[in-house]
Amino acid sequence: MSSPSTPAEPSASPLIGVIMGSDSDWRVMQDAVAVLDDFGIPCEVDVVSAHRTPERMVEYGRTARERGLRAIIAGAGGAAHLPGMVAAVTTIPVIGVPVPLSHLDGMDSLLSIVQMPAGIPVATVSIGGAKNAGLLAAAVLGSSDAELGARLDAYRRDLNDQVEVKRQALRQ
Ligand code: RP5
Repeated sequence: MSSPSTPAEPSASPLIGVIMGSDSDWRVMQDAVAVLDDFGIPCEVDVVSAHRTPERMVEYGRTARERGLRAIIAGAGGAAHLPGMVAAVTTIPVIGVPVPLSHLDGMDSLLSIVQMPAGIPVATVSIGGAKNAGLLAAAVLGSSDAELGARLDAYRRDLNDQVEVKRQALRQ
């Protein structure tokens, strides 16, 4: 299987859980792990399917807090119920990533994830927006970690600087 084996060995104390409904989602979800790696945030990566492995999905969500996770990034495509189902069994923040599949370009995934009934929130990023999911998870941690918060601020300044460089290049 094209498993998410690219990341380093799972940390002894992951702070962020990155899960996906299928190994086929890894092509998208690897962007979240790349961001977390860049910020030095330990994460664990797993395939957890809401419909193929429902018991394990419930176990994953129910034990997330006691295992030390501070947020979960959950990506799925199609009838993408994984983020909402995980959010139903934990109160740590869940960030949903709509994974685009070939048929409906991810609109099905987006609507499945974003339209949660009141009471069980899922913070939904854009279709294929795993990079922003990683940044949002970093922001969750950064809200109570001044050093990480400063690095997120520096990241934003760098984005600003990159635009300035491009503006200058346009004028030449
Ligand atoms: C969803 O079904 C997964 O998240 C994936 O996006 C989609 C297709 O899964 P595979 O058939 O590729 O395993 O549950």
